[in-house]
Amino acid sequence: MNDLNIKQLDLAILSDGTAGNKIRDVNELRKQVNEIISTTPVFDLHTHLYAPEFGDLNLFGIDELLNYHYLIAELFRFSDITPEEFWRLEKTKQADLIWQTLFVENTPLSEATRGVIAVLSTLGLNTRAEDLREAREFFAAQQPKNYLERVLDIACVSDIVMTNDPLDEAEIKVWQSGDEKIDSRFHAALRLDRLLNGWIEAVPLINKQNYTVQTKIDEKTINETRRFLDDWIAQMKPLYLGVSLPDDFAYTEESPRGKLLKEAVLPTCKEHGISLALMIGVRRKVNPALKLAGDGLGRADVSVVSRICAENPEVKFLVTFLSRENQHELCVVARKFANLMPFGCWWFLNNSSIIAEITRERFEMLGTSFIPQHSDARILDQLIYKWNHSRRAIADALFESYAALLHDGRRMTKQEIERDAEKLFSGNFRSWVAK
Ligand code: RAT
Ligand code: ZN
Repeated sequence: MNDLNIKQLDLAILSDGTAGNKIRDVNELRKQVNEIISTTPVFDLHTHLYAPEFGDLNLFGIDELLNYHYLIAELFRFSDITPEEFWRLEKTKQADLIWQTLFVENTPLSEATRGVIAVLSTLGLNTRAEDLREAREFFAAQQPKNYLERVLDIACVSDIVMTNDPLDEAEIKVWQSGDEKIDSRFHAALRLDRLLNGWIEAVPLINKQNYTVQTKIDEKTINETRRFLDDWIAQMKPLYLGVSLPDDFAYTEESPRGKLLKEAVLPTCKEHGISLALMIGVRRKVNPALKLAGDGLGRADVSVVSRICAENPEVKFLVTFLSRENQHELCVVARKFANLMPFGCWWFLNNSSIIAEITRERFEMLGTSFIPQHSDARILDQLIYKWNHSRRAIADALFESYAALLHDGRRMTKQEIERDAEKLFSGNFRSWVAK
Protein backbone atom coordinates (compact mmCIF):
# COMPACT_ATOMS: atom_id res chain seq x y z
CA MET A 1 0.00 0.00 0.00
CA ASN A 2 2.84 2.40 0.84
CA ASP A 3 3.78 2.81 -2.79
CA LEU A 4 0.26 3.80 -3.80
CA ASN A 5 0.02 7.49 -4.41
CA ILE A 6 -2.44 9.11 -2.02
CA LYS A 7 -3.30 11.89 -4.52
CA GLN A 8 -4.27 9.25 -7.05
CA LEU A 9 -6.42 7.58 -4.43
CA ASP A 10 -8.20 10.88 -3.80
CA LEU A 11 -8.91 11.19 -7.51
CA ALA A 12 -10.24 7.65 -7.60
CA ILE A 13 -12.53 8.42 -4.68
CA LEU A 14 -13.96 11.42 -6.55
CA SER A 15 -14.63 9.43 -9.70
CA ASP A 16 -16.54 6.80 -7.71
CA GLY A 17 -19.44 9.22 -7.06
CA THR A 18 -20.44 10.71 -3.76
CA ALA A 19 -23.43 8.66 -2.75
CA GLY A 20 -24.04 6.52 0.27
CA ASN A 21 -21.96 4.76 2.82
CA LYS A 22 -18.74 4.21 0.88
CA ILE A 23 -15.56 4.17 2.88
CA ARG A 24 -13.85 7.56 2.54
CA ASP A 25 -10.14 6.92 2.85
CA VAL A 26 -7.48 4.30 3.33
CA ASN A 27 -7.26 4.79 7.07
CA GLU A 28 -10.93 4.13 7.50
CA LEU A 29 -10.67 1.22 5.08
CA ARG A 30 -7.85 -0.30 7.15
CA LYS A 31 -9.87 0.13 10.34
CA GLN A 32 -13.00 -1.45 8.87
CA VAL A 33 -11.12 -4.41 7.38
CA ASN A 34 -9.35 -5.12 10.69
CA GLU A 35 -12.58 -4.89 12.65
CA ILE A 36 -14.62 -7.05 10.28
CA ILE A 37 -11.93 -9.69 9.76
CA SER A 38 -11.32 -10.06 13.46
CA THR A 39 -15.01 -10.50 14.31
CA THR A 40 -16.38 -12.64 11.46
CA PRO A 41 -17.17 -16.16 12.71
CA VAL A 42 -15.18 -18.96 11.14
CA PHE A 43 -16.27 -22.38 9.88
CA ASP A 44 -12.98 -24.21 10.45
CA LEU A 45 -13.03 -26.83 7.71
CA HIS A 46 -10.03 -28.93 8.70
CA THR A 47 -8.95 -29.62 12.26
CA HIS A 48 -7.90 -32.62 14.32
CA LEU A 49 -10.15 -31.54 17.20
CA TYR A 50 -13.02 -33.62 18.54
CA ALA A 51 -16.46 -32.86 19.91
CA PRO A 52 -16.76 -33.15 23.72
CA GLU A 53 -18.52 -36.51 23.30
CA PHE A 54 -15.22 -38.04 22.13
CA GLY A 55 -13.89 -37.81 25.70
CA ASP A 56 -10.15 -38.41 25.98
CA LEU A 57 -9.56 -37.62 22.32
CA ASN A 58 -10.15 -33.99 23.28
CA LEU A 59 -6.81 -32.37 23.96
CA PHE A 60 -6.23 -29.07 25.71
CA GLY A 61 -3.86 -27.49 28.23
CA ILE A 62 -0.20 -26.63 28.52
CA ASP A 63 1.23 -30.17 28.39
CA GLU A 64 -0.63 -30.91 25.17
CA LEU A 65 0.20 -27.51 23.71
CA LEU A 66 3.91 -28.02 24.31
CA ASN A 67 3.91 -31.60 23.07
CA TYR A 68 2.61 -30.45 19.67
CA HIS A 69 4.61 -32.19 16.96
CA TYR A 70 5.52 -28.86 15.32
CA LEU A 71 7.36 -27.96 18.58
CA ILE A 72 8.89 -31.41 19.02
CA ALA A 73 10.58 -30.99 15.61
CA GLU A 74 11.94 -27.61 16.77
CA LEU A 75 13.21 -29.03 20.08
CA PHE A 76 15.78 -31.21 18.32
CA ARG A 77 17.28 -28.16 16.64
CA PHE A 78 18.12 -26.63 20.03
CA SER A 79 18.69 -29.60 22.35
CA ASP A 80 21.18 -32.47 22.39
CA ILE A 81 18.57 -34.96 23.52
CA THR A 82 18.06 -37.80 21.04
CA PRO A 83 14.57 -38.69 19.82
CA GLU A 84 14.86 -42.07 21.57
CA GLU A 85 15.63 -40.38 24.91
CA PHE A 86 12.84 -37.87 24.36
CA TRP A 87 10.19 -40.53 23.67
CA ARG A 88 11.17 -42.37 26.86
CA LEU A 89 10.21 -39.34 29.01
CA GLU A 90 6.75 -38.91 30.54
CA LYS A 91 4.54 -36.35 28.81
CA THR A 92 4.97 -33.76 31.58
CA LYS A 93 8.76 -34.13 31.46
CA GLN A 94 8.67 -33.74 27.70
CA ALA A 95 6.65 -30.54 28.11
CA ASP A 96 9.08 -29.26 30.78
CA LEU A 97 12.00 -29.85 28.43
CA ILE A 98 10.30 -28.14 25.50
CA TRP A 99 9.38 -25.14 27.66
CA GLN A 100 12.89 -24.86 29.11
CA THR A 101 14.60 -25.25 25.73
CA LEU A 102 12.40 -23.26 23.37
CA PHE A 103 10.90 -20.66 25.71
CA VAL A 104 13.37 -20.07 28.57
CA GLU A 105 16.79 -20.65 27.00
CA ASN A 106 15.79 -19.36 23.57
CA THR A 107 13.49 -16.72 22.15
CA PRO A 108 10.20 -18.20 20.90
CA LEU A 109 10.31 -16.66 17.44
CA SER A 110 8.92 -19.45 15.29
CA GLU A 111 5.24 -19.49 14.36
CA ALA A 112 4.54 -22.50 16.61
CA THR A 113 6.39 -21.14 19.64
CA ARG A 114 4.88 -17.67 19.16
CA GLY A 115 1.53 -19.45 19.09
CA VAL A 116 2.01 -20.81 22.61
CA ILE A 117 2.96 -17.32 23.78
CA ALA A 118 -0.20 -15.91 22.20
CA VAL A 119 -2.35 -18.52 23.96
CA LEU A 120 -0.74 -17.91 27.36
CA SER A 121 -0.97 -14.16 27.02
CA THR A 122 -4.62 -14.27 25.88
CA LEU A 123 -5.46 -16.39 28.93
CA GLY A 124 -3.63 -13.99 31.25
CA LEU A 125 -0.76 -16.40 32.00
CA ASN A 126 2.91 -15.50 32.43
CA THR A 127 4.70 -15.83 29.08
CA ARG A 128 8.12 -15.71 30.82
CA ALA A 129 7.42 -18.26 33.53
CA GLU A 130 10.44 -20.23 34.73
CA ASP A 131 8.40 -23.41 34.90
CA LEU A 132 4.93 -24.68 34.08
CA ARG A 133 3.43 -24.67 37.57
CA GLU A 134 1.10 -21.68 37.11
CA ALA A 135 -0.06 -22.82 33.67
CA ARG A 136 -0.73 -26.36 34.89
CA GLU A 137 -2.79 -25.06 37.80
CA PHE A 138 -4.79 -22.84 35.48
CA PHE A 139 -5.66 -25.63 33.04
CA ALA A 140 -6.38 -28.15 35.78
CA ALA A 141 -9.02 -25.76 37.12
CA GLN A 142 -10.90 -25.49 33.80
CA GLN A 143 -14.22 -27.26 33.30
CA PRO A 144 -13.83 -28.79 29.80
CA LYS A 145 -17.29 -27.70 28.60
CA ASN A 146 -16.90 -24.12 29.84
CA TYR A 147 -13.39 -23.94 28.53
CA LEU A 148 -14.56 -25.05 25.08
CA GLU A 149 -17.09 -22.20 25.06
CA ARG A 150 -14.42 -19.74 26.12
CA VAL A 151 -11.96 -20.80 23.42
CA LEU A 152 -14.59 -20.81 20.65
CA ASP A 153 -15.66 -17.37 21.79
CA ILE A 154 -12.12 -15.94 21.85
CA ALA A 155 -11.21 -17.48 18.50
CA CYS A 156 -14.63 -16.54 17.08
CA VAL A 157 -15.10 -20.00 15.61
CA SER A 158 -18.69 -21.11 15.02
CA ASP A 159 -18.14 -24.55 13.49
CA ILE A 160 -15.39 -27.13 13.54
CA VAL A 161 -14.76 -29.97 11.12
CA MET A 162 -13.03 -32.94 12.74
CA THR A 163 -10.84 -35.53 11.01
CA ASN A 164 -12.56 -38.87 11.50
CA ASP A 165 -10.88 -42.16 10.83
CA PRO A 166 -13.38 -45.03 10.41
CA LEU A 167 -10.61 -47.52 11.25
CA ASP A 168 -9.71 -45.96 14.60
CA GLU A 169 -10.87 -48.10 17.54
CA ALA A 170 -11.38 -45.19 19.94
CA GLU A 171 -13.48 -43.25 17.45
CA ILE A 172 -15.49 -46.25 16.35
CA LYS A 173 -16.62 -46.77 19.95
CA VAL A 174 -17.99 -43.25 20.17
CA TRP A 175 -19.73 -43.35 16.80
CA GLN A 176 -21.30 -46.69 17.54
CA SER A 177 -22.29 -46.04 21.13
CA GLY A 178 -25.10 -43.78 19.91
CA ASP A 179 -25.54 -42.65 23.55
CA GLU A 180 -24.98 -38.98 23.13
CA LYS A 181 -25.83 -36.63 20.33
CA ILE A 182 -22.64 -35.03 19.06
CA ASP A 183 -22.33 -31.28 19.68
CA SER A 184 -23.86 -29.73 16.55
CA ARG A 185 -20.98 -27.26 16.12
CA PHE A 186 -18.69 -30.21 15.38
CA HIS A 187 -18.94 -31.83 11.96
CA ALA A 188 -17.35 -34.98 10.63
CA ALA A 189 -14.91 -35.40 7.74
CA LEU A 190 -14.40 -39.01 6.73
CA ARG A 191 -10.68 -39.47 6.40
CA LEU A 192 -9.50 -42.07 3.90
CA ASP A 193 -5.74 -42.08 4.57
CA ARG A 194 -5.54 -45.56 5.98
CA LEU A 195 -7.85 -46.98 3.37
CA LEU A 196 -6.16 -45.37 0.37
CA ASN A 197 -2.53 -45.13 1.50
CA GLY A 198 -2.20 -48.36 3.50
CA TRP A 199 -4.54 -50.87 1.91
CA ILE A 200 -2.66 -54.01 3.12
CA GLU A 201 -2.97 -52.91 6.77
CA ALA A 202 -6.53 -51.64 6.23
CA VAL A 203 -7.88 -54.97 4.92
CA PRO A 204 -8.02 -56.86 8.29
CA LEU A 205 -9.40 -53.75 10.02
CA ILE A 206 -12.23 -53.40 7.50
CA ASN A 207 -12.97 -57.11 7.70
CA LYS A 208 -13.12 -56.84 11.47
CA GLN A 209 -16.12 -54.56 10.93
CA ASN A 210 -17.93 -57.36 9.06
CA TYR A 211 -17.02 -56.59 5.48
CA THR A 212 -15.24 -58.96 3.12
CA VAL A 213 -12.36 -57.26 1.35
CA GLN A 214 -9.04 -58.70 0.26
CA THR A 215 -5.63 -57.33 -0.67
CA LYS A 216 -6.20 -58.10 -4.34
CA ILE A 217 -8.76 -55.54 -5.39
CA ASP A 218 -11.40 -57.44 -7.33
CA GLU A 219 -15.05 -56.61 -7.98
CA LYS A 220 -16.24 -58.01 -4.65
CA THR A 221 -13.65 -55.97 -2.77
CA ILE A 222 -14.74 -52.80 -4.57
CA ASN A 223 -18.40 -53.51 -3.75
CA GLU A 224 -17.59 -54.21 -0.14
CA THR A 225 -15.45 -51.07 0.14
CA ARG A 226 -18.35 -49.09 -1.23
CA ARG A 227 -20.65 -50.69 1.33
CA PHE A 228 -18.13 -49.79 4.04
CA LEU A 229 -18.06 -46.17 2.84
CA ASP A 230 -21.85 -45.98 2.50
CA ASP A 231 -22.31 -47.24 6.05
CA TRP A 232 -19.79 -44.79 7.49
CA ILE A 233 -21.32 -41.92 5.55
CA ALA A 234 -24.68 -42.84 7.07
CA GLN A 235 -23.09 -43.03 10.53
CA MET A 236 -20.90 -39.92 10.50
CA LYS A 237 -22.77 -37.69 8.04
CA PRO A 238 -19.45 -36.21 6.97
CA LEU A 239 -19.23 -32.88 5.20
CA TYR A 240 -16.61 -34.35 2.89
CA LEU A 241 -14.35 -37.34 2.36
CA GLY A 242 -10.67 -36.47 2.62
CA VAL A 243 -7.24 -37.89 2.06
CA SER A 244 -3.66 -36.66 2.37
CA LEU A 245 -1.51 -37.71 -0.55
CA PRO A 246 2.22 -37.82 -1.31
CA ASP A 247 3.92 -35.41 -3.67
CA ASP A 248 4.27 -38.18 -6.27
CA PHE A 249 0.54 -38.91 -6.28
CA ALA A 250 -0.66 -39.45 -9.84
CA TYR A 251 -4.06 -39.65 -11.44
CA THR A 252 -4.56 -42.26 -12.64
CA GLU A 253 -2.12 -44.63 -11.02
CA GLU A 254 -1.55 -48.39 -11.11
CA SER A 255 -1.76 -49.05 -7.40
CA PRO A 256 -4.32 -50.13 -4.80
CA ARG A 257 -4.87 -46.41 -4.13
CA GLY A 258 -5.42 -45.66 -7.82
CA LYS A 259 -7.93 -48.47 -8.18
CA LEU A 260 -9.79 -47.74 -4.94
CA LEU A 261 -9.95 -44.05 -5.73
CA LYS A 262 -11.33 -44.57 -9.20
CA GLU A 263 -13.66 -47.48 -8.56
CA ALA A 264 -14.82 -46.99 -4.97
CA VAL A 265 -14.20 -43.44 -3.68
CA LEU A 266 -15.08 -41.28 -6.69
CA PRO A 267 -18.31 -43.21 -7.49
CA THR A 268 -19.26 -42.90 -3.79
CA CYS A 269 -18.72 -39.15 -3.88
CA LYS A 270 -20.80 -38.90 -7.02
CA GLU A 271 -23.63 -41.00 -5.65
CA HIS A 272 -23.82 -39.15 -2.33
CA GLY A 273 -23.11 -35.69 -3.81
CA ILE A 274 -20.27 -35.37 -1.34
CA SER A 275 -16.97 -33.54 -1.96
CA LEU A 276 -13.55 -35.14 -1.90
CA ALA A 277 -10.74 -33.21 -0.21
CA LEU A 278 -7.32 -33.86 -1.72
CA MET A 279 -4.41 -32.72 0.47
CA ILE A 280 -1.39 -33.21 -1.72
CA GLY A 281 2.35 -33.03 -1.13
CA VAL A 282 3.18 -34.78 2.13
CA ARG A 283 6.25 -37.00 2.44
CA ARG A 284 5.54 -39.16 5.44
CA LYS A 285 8.36 -40.34 7.72
CA VAL A 286 11.24 -38.38 6.23
CA ASN A 287 12.82 -38.88 9.65
CA PRO A 288 10.90 -41.76 11.27
CA ALA A 289 12.67 -41.35 14.63
CA LEU A 290 10.69 -38.14 15.13
CA LYS A 291 7.36 -39.99 14.69
CA LEU A 292 4.57 -37.52 13.79
CA ALA A 293 7.15 -34.71 13.80
CA GLY A 294 9.17 -36.53 11.13
CA ASP A 295 6.94 -35.88 8.10
CA GLY A 296 8.11 -33.57 5.33
CA LEU A 297 6.90 -32.31 2.00
CA GLY A 298 7.63 -32.38 -1.72
CA ARG A 299 6.58 -30.40 -4.74
CA ALA A 300 3.73 -32.19 -6.51
CA ASP A 301 2.37 -32.30 -10.03
CA VAL A 302 -0.66 -30.00 -10.13
CA SER A 303 -1.81 -31.42 -13.46
CA VAL A 304 -3.20 -34.41 -11.53
CA VAL A 305 -5.85 -32.06 -10.20
CA SER A 306 -6.75 -30.84 -13.70
CA ARG A 307 -7.17 -34.42 -14.80
CA ILE A 308 -9.23 -35.53 -11.84
CA CYS A 309 -11.50 -32.47 -12.15
CA ALA A 310 -11.90 -32.90 -15.90
CA GLU A 311 -12.66 -36.61 -15.70
CA ASN A 312 -15.08 -36.30 -12.80
CA PRO A 313 -17.20 -33.23 -13.55
CA GLU A 314 -19.96 -34.39 -11.21
CA VAL A 315 -17.63 -34.58 -8.22
CA LYS A 316 -16.57 -31.48 -6.28
CA PHE A 317 -13.00 -31.29 -5.02
CA LEU A 318 -11.58 -29.33 -2.12
CA VAL A 319 -7.86 -29.08 -2.81
CA THR A 320 -4.80 -27.94 -0.90
CA PHE A 321 -1.11 -28.42 -1.70
CA LEU A 322 1.63 -28.54 0.91
CA SER A 323 4.40 -27.07 -1.21
CA ARG A 324 4.62 -23.31 -1.56
CA GLU A 325 5.79 -23.83 -5.15
CA ASN A 326 2.48 -25.46 -6.12
CA GLN A 327 0.25 -22.56 -5.06
CA HIS A 328 0.24 -20.46 -8.21
CA GLU A 329 -0.50 -23.45 -10.43
CA LEU A 330 -3.36 -24.44 -8.13
CA CYS A 331 -4.92 -20.99 -8.69
CA VAL A 332 -4.59 -21.42 -12.45
CA VAL A 333 -6.27 -24.83 -12.36
CA ALA A 334 -9.05 -23.42 -10.16
CA ARG A 335 -9.74 -20.81 -12.86
CA LYS A 336 -10.40 -23.68 -15.29
CA PHE A 337 -12.59 -25.93 -13.16
CA ALA A 338 -15.66 -24.80 -11.26
CA ASN A 339 -15.70 -28.15 -9.43
CA LEU A 340 -12.44 -27.22 -7.69
CA MET A 341 -12.26 -25.22 -4.47
CA PRO A 342 -8.74 -24.33 -3.27
CA PHE A 343 -8.54 -24.20 0.49
CA GLY A 344 -6.21 -23.32 3.31
CA CYS A 345 -2.51 -22.79 3.85
CA TRP A 346 -1.69 -26.23 5.07
CA TRP A 347 0.76 -27.26 7.83
CA PHE A 348 4.22 -25.91 6.79
CA LEU A 349 2.39 -23.09 4.98
CA ASN A 350 0.40 -22.12 8.06
CA ASN A 351 2.94 -19.35 8.82
CA SER A 352 2.08 -15.66 8.83
CA SER A 353 4.34 -14.60 5.94
CA ILE A 354 3.27 -17.46 3.70
CA ILE A 355 -0.45 -17.08 4.45
CA ALA A 356 -0.12 -13.41 3.48
CA GLU A 357 1.63 -14.27 0.23
CA ILE A 358 -0.69 -17.10 -0.82
CA THR A 359 -3.82 -15.16 0.09
CA ARG A 360 -2.70 -12.15 -2.00
CA GLU A 361 -2.05 -14.42 -4.95
CA ARG A 362 -5.47 -16.04 -4.56
CA PHE A 363 -7.28 -12.66 -4.40
CA GLU A 364 -5.53 -11.62 -7.59
CA MET A 365 -6.43 -14.79 -9.44
CA LEU A 366 -9.70 -15.92 -7.89
CA GLY A 367 -11.34 -12.90 -6.27
CA THR A 368 -13.15 -14.21 -3.22
CA SER A 369 -13.93 -17.63 -4.73
CA PHE A 370 -11.68 -19.70 -2.45
CA ILE A 371 -11.37 -20.66 1.22
CA PRO A 372 -8.33 -18.89 2.65
CA GLN A 373 -7.64 -20.93 5.72
CA HIS A 374 -8.33 -23.78 8.10
CA SER A 375 -6.60 -24.11 11.46
CA ASP A 376 -5.43 -27.75 11.47
CA ALA A 377 -5.59 -27.40 15.27
CA ARG A 378 -4.89 -30.60 17.19
CA ILE A 379 -5.23 -29.01 20.61
CA LEU A 380 -8.25 -26.89 21.42
CA ASP A 381 -6.28 -23.88 22.72
CA GLN A 382 -4.47 -23.65 19.37
CA LEU A 383 -7.62 -22.21 17.82
CA ILE A 384 -6.78 -19.00 19.66
CA TYR A 385 -3.43 -18.37 18.03
CA LYS A 386 -3.91 -20.10 14.70
CA TRP A 387 -6.95 -17.99 13.90
CA ASN A 388 -5.45 -14.85 15.33
CA HIS A 389 -2.33 -15.20 13.18
CA SER A 390 -4.33 -16.13 10.08
CA ARG A 391 -6.86 -13.34 10.52
CA ARG A 392 -4.05 -10.78 10.68
CA ALA A 393 -2.41 -12.05 7.50
CA ILE A 394 -5.75 -12.30 5.68
CA ALA A 395 -6.72 -8.77 6.80
CA ASP A 396 -3.45 -7.42 5.37
CA ALA A 397 -4.01 -9.16 2.05
CA LEU A 398 -7.65 -8.07 1.84
CA PHE A 399 -6.85 -4.48 2.73
CA GLU A 400 -4.20 -4.35 0.01
CA SER A 401 -6.63 -5.73 -2.53
CA TYR A 402 -9.30 -3.18 -1.59
CA ALA A 403 -6.72 -0.37 -1.64
CA ALA A 404 -5.72 -1.43 -5.15
CA LEU A 405 -9.41 -1.43 -6.13
CA LEU A 406 -9.75 2.04 -4.66
CA HIS A 407 -6.73 3.09 -6.65
CA ASP A 408 -8.44 1.81 -9.77
CA GLY A 409 -11.56 3.83 -9.03
CA ARG A 410 -13.98 1.95 -6.77
CA ARG A 411 -14.63 2.36 -3.07
CA MET A 412 -15.87 -0.39 -0.79
CA THR A 413 -18.82 -0.14 1.54
CA LYS A 414 -18.81 -1.67 5.00
CA GLN A 415 -21.57 -4.06 3.90
CA GLU A 416 -19.47 -5.26 0.96
CA ILE A 417 -16.49 -5.97 3.22
CA GLU A 418 -18.79 -7.88 5.58
CA ARG A 419 -20.17 -9.88 2.67
CA ASP A 420 -16.66 -10.77 1.46
CA ALA A 421 -15.46 -11.74 4.94
CA GLU A 422 -18.51 -13.94 5.46
CA LYS A 423 -17.85 -15.76 2.18
CA LEU A 424 -14.17 -16.28 2.95
CA PHE A 425 -14.60 -17.49 6.52
CA SER A 426 -17.73 -19.60 6.19
CA GLY A 427 -20.04 -18.93 3.25
CA ASN A 428 -17.89 -20.44 0.50
CA PHE A 429 -17.48 -23.64 2.46
CA ARG A 430 -21.13 -23.80 3.55
CA SER A 431 -22.35 -23.49 -0.02
CA TRP A 432 -19.70 -25.95 -1.27
CA VAL A 433 -20.95 -28.62 1.11
CA ALA A 434 -24.52 -27.30 1.01
CA LYS A 435 -24.56 -26.62 4.73
O1 RAT B 1 -0.67 -30.42 10.38
C1 RAT B 1 -0.57 -31.47 10.99
O2 RAT B 1 -0.81 -31.56 12.20
C2 RAT B 1 -0.12 -32.71 10.26
O3 RAT B 1 0.43 -33.61 11.12
C3 RAT B 1 -1.18 -33.48 9.55
O4 RAT B 1 -2.12 -33.95 10.45
C4 RAT B 1 -1.92 -32.88 8.45
O5 RAT B 1 -2.53 -31.69 8.80
C5 RAT B 1 -2.93 -33.86 7.96
O6 RAT B 1 -4.13 -33.63 8.13
O7 RAT B 1 -2.51 -34.88 7.40
ZN1 ZN C 1 -4.41 -31.89 9.29
